[in-house]
Amino acid sequence: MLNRRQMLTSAGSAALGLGVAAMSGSRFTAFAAETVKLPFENGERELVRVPGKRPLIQQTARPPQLETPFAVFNDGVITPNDAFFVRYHLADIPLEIDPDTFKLEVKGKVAKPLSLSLRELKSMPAVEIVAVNQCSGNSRGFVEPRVAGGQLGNGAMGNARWRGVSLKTVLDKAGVQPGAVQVAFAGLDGPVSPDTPDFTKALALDHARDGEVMLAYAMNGTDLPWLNGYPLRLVVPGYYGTYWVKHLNEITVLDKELDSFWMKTAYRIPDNDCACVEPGKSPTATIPINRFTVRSFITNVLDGAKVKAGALALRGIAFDGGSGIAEVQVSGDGGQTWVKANLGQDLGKYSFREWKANVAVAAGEQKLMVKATNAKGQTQPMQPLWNPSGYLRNVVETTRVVAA
Ligand SMILES: Nc1nc2c(c(=O)[nH]1)N[C@H]1C(S)=C(S)[C@@H](COP(=O)(O)O)O[C@H]1N2
Ligand SMILES: [Mo]
Repeated sequence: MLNRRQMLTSAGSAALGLGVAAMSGSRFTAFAAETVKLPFENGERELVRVPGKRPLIQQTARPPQLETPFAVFNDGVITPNDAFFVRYHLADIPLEIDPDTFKLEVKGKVAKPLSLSLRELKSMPAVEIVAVNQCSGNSRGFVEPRVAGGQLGNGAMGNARWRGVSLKTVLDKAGVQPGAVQVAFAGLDGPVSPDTPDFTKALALDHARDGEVMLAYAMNGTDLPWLNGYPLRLVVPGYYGTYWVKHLNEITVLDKELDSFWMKTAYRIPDNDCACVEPGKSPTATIPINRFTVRSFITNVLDGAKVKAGALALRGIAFDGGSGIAEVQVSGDGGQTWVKANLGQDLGKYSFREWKANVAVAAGEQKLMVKATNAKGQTQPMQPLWNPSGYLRNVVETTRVVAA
């Protein structure tokens, strides 16, 4: 009989692309490399090394929650697999998956329930899309007044080229029956305690069948990294990461809305135009979180940097929930004057969009700012909007520099 470690070596190493030395027994071991400080109070975090990843910022060890160091976003518009952030809710994450016996079940209100192997999925017509995955709680550590939840910097996001099968293709094969309203998704991870609700999410049937929602088996040209959902995950372009169910093995077509904690209680935003409330107040009505707000970041100059006064070359990224970035403007004087940035290569409306601009920076303490507008005319607020969960943060970012 194989012991657990051997199971990991035989099944896991294929996906991890390297040894399993750091995986021991049922424990997922992280080695601390050094400490970093995210720029808010209590922002000290360990940089840790886990299998398949370069050193990442640890938010929690169990379940693994790892944030991408922000400097990575200046290296390129695609986030490398080994730098891509990791977020789990439940500590019982799968540590052994046999790609030869793995099955995706498709059931519920369908004419023909399916049980699909990876080989069958890979033999269906493939689709590719470049899309940002961003956690709803990205940047929560900056929210003031502060709110409960993971105190993340800006690194709980990443942009990758996903390859897989359109969810529509699979649903059509199963034959969705009349009366269906939602499609629910569950993965191989589970709670450690029976009192913790399993992680299940749902999309409206029309959204699930839009042809863009994807069952991805590859990311940036290789198998999905283990911690990003090997061997199969849902990709919901433009939508917050909470819907991007990892280790996806169960799709259920429903004739009523999914009544799960993760849809009905968690991951909800105020049901009003700004999805915001007065700090400290509770919203009167809420809806499930959905599309990303518009965001943009300077990536080549970090907060607190010393720069040369005069012309300063800035570059960065911008993205939104799927209408595409139409314009990026930058300011070298705290928002008094703005110049238009040049947009880089267009990898699709769900991707990070690179931008470059030169701003004039006078000597002294200055505030650099960047503001994006999408194709629908939606932009970023100059003052942060607040909601009790610290979601949707998209205030115009400020990078303080000293120019001399
Ligand atoms: N099975 C499973 N899928 C999941 C989660 C989870 O806890 N379990 N978390 C979701 C959340 S909230 C986010 S932000 C994304 C993060 O994706 P990543 O870990 O690949 O970066 O996974 C989503 N999919
Ligand atoms: Mo998330």
